[in-house]
Amino acid sequence: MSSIKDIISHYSAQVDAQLEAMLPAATGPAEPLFAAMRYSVFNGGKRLRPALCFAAADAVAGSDANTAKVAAALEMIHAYSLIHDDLPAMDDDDLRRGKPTCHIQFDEATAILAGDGLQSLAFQQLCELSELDPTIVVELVSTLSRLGGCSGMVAGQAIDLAATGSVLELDALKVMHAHKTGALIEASVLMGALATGQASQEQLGALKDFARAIGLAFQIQDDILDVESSTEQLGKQQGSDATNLKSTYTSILGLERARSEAAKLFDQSMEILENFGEKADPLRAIAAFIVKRNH
Ligand code: GRG
Repeated sequence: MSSIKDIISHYSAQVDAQLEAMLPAATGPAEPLFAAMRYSVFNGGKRLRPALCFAAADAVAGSDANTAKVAAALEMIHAYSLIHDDLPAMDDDDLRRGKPTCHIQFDEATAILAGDGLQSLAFQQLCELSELDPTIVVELVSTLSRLGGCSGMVAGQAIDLAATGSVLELDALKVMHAHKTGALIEASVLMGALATGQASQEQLGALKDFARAIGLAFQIQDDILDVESSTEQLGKQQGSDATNLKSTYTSILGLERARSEAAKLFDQSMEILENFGEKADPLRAIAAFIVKRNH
């Protein structure tokens, strides 16, 4: 396992098998709901959060079948957030991953329900981790509710909606992204480590700092791509931040300073991982991918 492509496909194969097993078959009276949940989970996401979850587990003690279940829960929360983010009441987007968004492919009510269904299935999955010590299960549920909910990602979305149309200062932009994008990235890294049952407080502290650095770098790169890439490359509308009057790292700092800020955060994230040795190589490779990706 060496190139980032190999690392991500190795982890994706495991999380995809788990998602396939967990998601209800698209049959029966709730068929449109199940079809919409499957559509949104299996329509070409990069599986970055699952990869971070696996790589954090590998950096601590090694990933296993429980890691795949935790990673699947994280990807379901991510998929739900994208479905709801694309709705007319939020960003009103027609295109996601190069395909019609969930509410365009199905309808708005089904898309709302698909997001709801994915969110609760994620927590059900965690509660059913019967091979883990119950205190670890509670820690996993608590971490995902805190960082995925109204202290994390959901608050970030609310801050973003409230700020649309107004110009944000850099510090306010950082707070918004630390919640909206960074919190679930932090959850992915922490939950991978927690699920091993072997992470020390020192390791968890370092992994949290690592996740915060790459979470911000991820968002800066996202803003750069929104300016530099094509709609085809992105699989979503290019330039949508400017169209939606959103403050971004590139609108505040300009392209060059945004690039150097992402590079600085990457360097910081590498320093933080110094004590982990070569077991953290997949985590290092994913961090490098985050700041160099072109989609
Ligand atoms: C609606 C509760 C709620 C939250 C939405 C994550 C989010 C909050 C909105 C997504 C909007 C957006 C485009 C944010 C920028 C960063 C981001 C999360 C991009 C999508 O993540 P990728 O690139 O997606 O990992 P793929 O498609 O690869 O899974």
